[in-house]
Amino acid sequence: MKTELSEKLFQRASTLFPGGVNSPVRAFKGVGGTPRFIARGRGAHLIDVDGNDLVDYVLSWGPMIAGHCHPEVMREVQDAMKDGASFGAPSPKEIVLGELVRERAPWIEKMRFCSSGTEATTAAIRVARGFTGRDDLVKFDGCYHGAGDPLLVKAGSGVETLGLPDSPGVPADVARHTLTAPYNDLPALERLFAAKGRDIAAVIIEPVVGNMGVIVPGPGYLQGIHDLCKRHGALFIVDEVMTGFRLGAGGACGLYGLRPDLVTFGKVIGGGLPVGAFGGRAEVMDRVAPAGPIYQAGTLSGNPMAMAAGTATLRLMTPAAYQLLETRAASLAEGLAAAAAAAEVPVQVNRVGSMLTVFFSSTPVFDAASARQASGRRFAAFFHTLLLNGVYFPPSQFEAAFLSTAHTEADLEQTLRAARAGFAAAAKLEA
Ligand code: KE4
Repeated sequence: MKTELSEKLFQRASTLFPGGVNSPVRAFKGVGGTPRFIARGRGAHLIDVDGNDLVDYVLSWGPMIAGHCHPEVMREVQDAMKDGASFGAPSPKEIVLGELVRERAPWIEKMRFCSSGTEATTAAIRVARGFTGRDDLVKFDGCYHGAGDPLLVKAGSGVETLGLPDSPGVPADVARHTLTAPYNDLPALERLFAAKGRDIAAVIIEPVVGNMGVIVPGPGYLQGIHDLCKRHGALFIVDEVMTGFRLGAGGACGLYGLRPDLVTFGKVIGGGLPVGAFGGRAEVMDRVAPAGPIYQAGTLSGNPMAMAAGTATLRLMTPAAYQLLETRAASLAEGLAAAAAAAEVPVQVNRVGSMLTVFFSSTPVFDAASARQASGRRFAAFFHTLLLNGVYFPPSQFEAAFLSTAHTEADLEQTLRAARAGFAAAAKLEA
């Protein structure tokens, strides 16, 4: 596989950007080697600058659920562009997307668009603190909610991949208000509330974790958190940046019957253009400026082109589309587990809907500690063997692989052929 141009571009990029990238997870630090520079995407495929054709399971870390360059998304964005990229004034397009969101997730009584998942989660936390008058926040070890100061405490995703315990630059005075508990451990959260309940403004969670790799909530766990929040006067924030509109029209809240106080969105809601959103109970959201005193703002919030991309993408996600994703992802997960068993490599394949992770672990993975037991060396060998065979998995054991409606049976067959070689390569390494 030729990689000369990617290597040259990475050298140039490294003179411009820290680590040669504009977001750490792209740097291949978790697997080694040179990140591929992408020339274009088409459907479920990426073509890199050296002309290598790759079946894409990163999908821009989730947004491209309908595949790259879907004709209907392209048409809507191009039409929007013809009317103007941004006005800094209300436009009908934000109402159209907002009504689509509320139609799919009626528990979002009011919302605010912004331009990233990080903006959405940091805003939701500020709203919860302003609404309750309390300062403490609870997050879960290994969950990632974006790169906002209050959230870079025991975070997952790139922070976990780089083995950064937290992040320098977050003032101790800020970090001390972020309390953490293990995921899937309700008694640990009960103890936290017993000790600090009066100070806790909110609990924020990835309902299905994607940023430790995929970790599935235990039965009743999420509802148990909401009940604890209600009992102690804290708000329940469900971070659906990754799961929203991916796990179904109603996301994880729809799947698990959750009715949180606030929800955050990103990724799919923008169809590949920069969109984040936070919303929920009107009583809470009406405290956001200019309706109320809690301030949040953004120059490009509700950007017409981004609204057009998000609207076109959500419209493509019909019940039949979600059923196709479920069928294809289930088939892929079963095939991966079978291929690993045939190679006598112990793995855990964790999947919910169209997001999955192959953990190189002989024991179940249900929280950050068990995820960290997985073999990064074996994952790296698996990742690079897939890449050499034209299959692009996320370059970290602590990330989720995603499917799109553009992934074909032929793509899955190619993926499983590559996976058989990948597990054979992993089998040669000590766990
Ligand atoms: P952004 O600010 O990257 O749009 O969203 C932050 C965020 C918030 N909440 C959840 C559950 C998320 O998964 C994310 C972002 N996810 C990572 C991938 N695991 C984005 C990729 C990156 O950091 O480049």
